[in-house]
Amino acid sequence: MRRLLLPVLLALPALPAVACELKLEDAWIRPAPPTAKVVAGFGRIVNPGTVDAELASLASPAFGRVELHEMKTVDGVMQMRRIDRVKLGPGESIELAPGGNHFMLFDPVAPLAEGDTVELTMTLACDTEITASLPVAKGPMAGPAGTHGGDAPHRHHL
Ligand SMILES: [Cu+2]
Repeated sequence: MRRLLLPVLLALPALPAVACELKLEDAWIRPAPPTAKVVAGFGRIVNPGTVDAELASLASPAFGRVELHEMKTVDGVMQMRRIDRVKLGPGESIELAPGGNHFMLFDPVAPLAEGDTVELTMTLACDTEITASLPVAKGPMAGPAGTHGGDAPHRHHL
């Protein structure tokens, strides 16, 4: 009987040594005219883990290129600049909202309409990929008490 215990114990700690993760909350993409070459997306990037997590790159099958931008006032003029990397400690988050930080999605593969859903993949420096579904909508999908609905980010393990 005792021999049965060992395999069970060994199977439990199956987590990878590096468990960095980020999640995307209340994310949405602003509707734009069908001819738009650039679209903006918003939401909140949160580090729910216990170790630092660094966002290394963004990609979406619906766009040619995705960047993270920040708004900065330079000589009294609002400008947007690309943020190359974002590092979040455990529990930290970065807010993306109109007028501030945002996802900049370039060269849509096809015109997007309100109600569409776009997949966005965040690749972390620790080689983890997190893919979230973003609705094309006029704002965050605000349900009662901010429900997460059915579009909670799901992870792909490499
Ligand atoms: Cu921008």
